[in-house]
Amino acid sequence: MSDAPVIEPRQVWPAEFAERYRQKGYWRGETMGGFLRRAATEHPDRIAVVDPDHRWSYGELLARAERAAQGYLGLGLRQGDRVLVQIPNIAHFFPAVFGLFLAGLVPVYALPAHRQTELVHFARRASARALVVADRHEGFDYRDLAGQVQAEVPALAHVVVIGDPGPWLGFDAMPAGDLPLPQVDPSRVAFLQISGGSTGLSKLIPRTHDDYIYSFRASAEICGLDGDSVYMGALPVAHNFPMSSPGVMGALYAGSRVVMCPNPSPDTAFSLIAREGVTITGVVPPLALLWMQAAPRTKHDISSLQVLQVGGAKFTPEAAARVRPTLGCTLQQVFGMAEGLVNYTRLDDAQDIVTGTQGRPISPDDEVLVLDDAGQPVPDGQPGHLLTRGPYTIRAYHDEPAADARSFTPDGFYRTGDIVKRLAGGYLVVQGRAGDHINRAGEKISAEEIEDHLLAHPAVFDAAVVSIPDAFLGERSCAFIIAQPDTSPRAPEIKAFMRSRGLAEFKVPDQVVFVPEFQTTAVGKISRNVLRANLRARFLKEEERK
Ligand code: AMP
Ligand code: DBH
Repeated sequence: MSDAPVIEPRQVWPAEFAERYRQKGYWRGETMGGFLRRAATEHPDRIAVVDPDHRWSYGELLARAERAAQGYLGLGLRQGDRVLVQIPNIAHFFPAVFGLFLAGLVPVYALPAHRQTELVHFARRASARALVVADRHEGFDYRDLAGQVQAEVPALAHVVVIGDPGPWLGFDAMPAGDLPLPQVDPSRVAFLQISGGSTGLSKLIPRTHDDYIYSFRASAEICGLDGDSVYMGALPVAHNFPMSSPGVMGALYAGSRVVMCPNPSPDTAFSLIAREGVTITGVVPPLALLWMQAAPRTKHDISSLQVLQVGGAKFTPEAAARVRPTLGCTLQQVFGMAEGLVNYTRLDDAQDIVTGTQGRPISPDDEVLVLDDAGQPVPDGQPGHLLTRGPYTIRAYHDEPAADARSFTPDGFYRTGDIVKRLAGGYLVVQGRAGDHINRAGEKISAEEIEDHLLAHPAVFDAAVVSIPDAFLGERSCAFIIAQPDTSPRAPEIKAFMRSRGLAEFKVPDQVVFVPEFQTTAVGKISRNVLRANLRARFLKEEERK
């Protein structure tokens, strides 16, 4: 495994596209480290980042990031090296990550929910040389996890820990060198983001400085962020939505204040909204439901909140209509993907657009196609497959030639896998997914990845994982299992087995149903997609009868 060739992340648009995106002023040659430098020069004393224990100005944030950059170089990491980061919503997220940018290093963003199996996969795929984690968060010890990951991936030469380092190197104890920080090319890959993984394991998404900065600069404008705005990171900010739509990066770009919320429970979130005067934040639909339920009884004054963004999964029009009456703020629907394209309802859109659509694209140069199964455009108002290309949508994944061949057309459109309707004005309504993944409260789960783990259980003969509509989660996961002859596994045992596989908790099936057979048709061989669809349909029919 360690002999595998190291593949440098790259992302290339055809020259005529790159030229157009520059000429139109989308790509301005700024870098992630560069924009923080500019902000720290323009308003050094303004507060940039707050968490329950820290409050740093832009000047202080830059100084901390520069020290971290020196530290990384002092460890022997060199420009272009990949560094896996797993940091929850704490202020230190920013010096850790901007330190990497300033040193020309390439963060690979794992989510706090990821466990050994996922981290090992990311580290190998990215050929990462170091891992940066926080000590503990919300009752989980990330130092132990780091040890398990490093044991499997010895190429991870360094483990750096924010907080109490335990057996590892402390973030503040990195050797401070005085190497010159490198020049960073804005057209190069800045970081690797994680895809939801529609088939198999999550893929790595290479985003350049130029394209990503465009996406969050334009998003910050659409959301009206400025020096008076206070953006709260409620979802884990390593995720693309709270990172860039406009997220913490858009907020810092606009000179706003970022508040890091350690967990999005109504009590924690509302108390921070009240304390910091938060004006805008983003959540997934189930959290929006919880917040709307809790708001009438809260003791916290959340009247500073002007905009609640909801995205990551479909928000029903009925729930959308309740946002203003319960929370007293404007709803903004956000439909995006880490691969690029992001859609917003605009803050001055009519109420029926805001409640009934998932918004329209950021850029006039976002090209959107809605096609039938045969690849022909459908008329507006008809559902079809969403394909897109544009100034911040990738043309390829990192080192995934087979997935690229499936996911991109020869002329560079990304096949999102989403089924949408386009309305007048370019607004999109998400109808569902073409593929087999489960969107569980905004967390995307690949059926195939879960089935592979289930098949590793000795009592499992075959398994099919499907999404089932769920009033709270939007979708939940259900595993249909055919047991091996002469075995009788039980659901709790299967779930415990899945937990033992070192997977993120959200991937453990919500429901396990044993069936004697999958009732494939007499024709014999049947695609997994059709099989899953049949199982889902039969299950829902039986539920209805109950
Ligand atoms: P990912 O590839 O993990 O970044 O997830 C992106 C996917 O999440 C999209 O392709 C959609 O399937 C789904 N998604 C994101 N936002 C919304 C939304 N507002 N409504 C419905 N689906 C959404
Ligand atoms: O679900 C997503 O991935 C998502 C949702 C809203 C996203 O990446 C985004 C906005 O940027």
